[in-house]
Amino acid sequence: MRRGRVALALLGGALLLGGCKAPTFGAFRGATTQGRDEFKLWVGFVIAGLAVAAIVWGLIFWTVIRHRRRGSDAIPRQFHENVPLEIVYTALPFVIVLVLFYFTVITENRIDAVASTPSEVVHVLGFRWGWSFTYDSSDGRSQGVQIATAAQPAALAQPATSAQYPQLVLPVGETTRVVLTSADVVHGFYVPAFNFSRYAQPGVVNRFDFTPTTIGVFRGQCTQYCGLYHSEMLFSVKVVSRSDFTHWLAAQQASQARSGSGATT
Ligand SMILES: [Cu+2]
Repeated sequence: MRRGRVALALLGGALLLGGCKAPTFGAFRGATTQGRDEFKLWVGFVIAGLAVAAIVWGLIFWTVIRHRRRGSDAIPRQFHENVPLEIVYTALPFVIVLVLFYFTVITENRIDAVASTPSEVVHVLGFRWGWSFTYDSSDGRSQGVQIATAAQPAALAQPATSAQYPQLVLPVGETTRVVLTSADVVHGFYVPAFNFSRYAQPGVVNRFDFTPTTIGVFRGQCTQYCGLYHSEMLFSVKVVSRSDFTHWLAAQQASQARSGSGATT
């Protein structure tokens, strides 16, 4: 008992001292405010699951050891029911499910909430086999910037962050609205580091917000099998500072004004 408590205290202390080294249980910490909310929900679910597992495994091992056969063949005390125990093990899972459901609804509402005035608006179009990102012009006059890939991928099996694939550029600390749809079949718009995935469906427009918290380049991919080059439907998301973003957007606008159409990367 004592040794167990010491081990638990050591584990807790290690987690506290480790600070950001706390386990992620296989998920990303989330590079957006929405992704962080999702991560917190995930950790809550895993801890709840581990607590239930500890009780179940503890009771199994306790029963196996405490009531193991010891010499005599005497049949132990027999009983059929234990009403208080049955009420507890019926009510407790129900309460656990209610609590998990409550936090899921709260978190999903926060993730799905869209800002009334996002800083930027990007139209994301999934198509066989690529993505295009079209930025609304903020002043309402100039032409929106479009980033797209060729429909036939040139380079197979490159990393998602390779220049062969289109890149969605977002300003850090600001909310960008993504307006997502598909030109042909169902695709999945998935950014693992954001803990976020959503269908790109033909005829349906999905709107959601990203508020990136971390500067960096993150990989993205299609998660719905959509045909021959599904595995080539890669892209990356680059999160930059506001000034870098403004410069990038202006450069894109200038080069597209020169070529007279959307740039193809
Ligand atoms: Cu696809």
